[in-house]
Amino acid sequence: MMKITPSDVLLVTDVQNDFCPGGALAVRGGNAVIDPIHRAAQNFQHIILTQDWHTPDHNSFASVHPGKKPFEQIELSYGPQTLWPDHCVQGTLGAKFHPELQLTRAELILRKGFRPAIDSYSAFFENDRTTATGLAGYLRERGLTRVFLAGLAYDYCVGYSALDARRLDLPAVILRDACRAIDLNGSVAAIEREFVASGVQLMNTADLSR
Ligand code: VGL
Ligand code: ZN
Repeated sequence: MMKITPSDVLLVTDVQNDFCPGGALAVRGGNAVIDPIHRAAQNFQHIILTQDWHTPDHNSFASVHPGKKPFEQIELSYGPQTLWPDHCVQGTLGAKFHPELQLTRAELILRKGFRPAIDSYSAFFENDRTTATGLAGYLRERGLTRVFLAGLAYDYCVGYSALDARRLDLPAVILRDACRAIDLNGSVAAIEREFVASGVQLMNTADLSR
């Protein structure tokens, strides 16, 4: 069992319509994270939601790169970038949180990916690995020192956020049963090797207690 304390935070990542079945970038079983997230949330005093929040012409969309298709990779100024179907466009239904997600106690909604030229998987740093979202400063000022992660997708936004938490020297624990993966070209195996190398822990929601 792992006891949750007042300096722990649950970071609920991108549980939005577009990442759930029927959405533009649907993750298989995406909506199945909701029940475990609700169970996990009962243990936490502090909850933060992240919301993927792209402009209509976002650079991560295959549709803005002539001749390119979703899930292809290209080189941008900051390095390799996977291209996605248009998803989580600001103000659209697809960008809204899944209607069954009920976390009214959440203290912050952190939007990311709103710069047209830069994608942001991580809740801490955008994909150029230098532009900060402000979350590190927020956690520091609030004395939140250990990060538990859940949501979508395990091998992208959840995983990148966990790795960045470790880079900031914060303990990071992914609640594996409260995540679902995209699993594109071995992305799960690749990021799990990084989890081991950087000390990201995996746990299940049933392992938590108050
Ligand atoms: C995500 C791909 C593109 C995610 C967001 O939430 O994991 N993946 N945008
Ligand atoms: Zn996105």
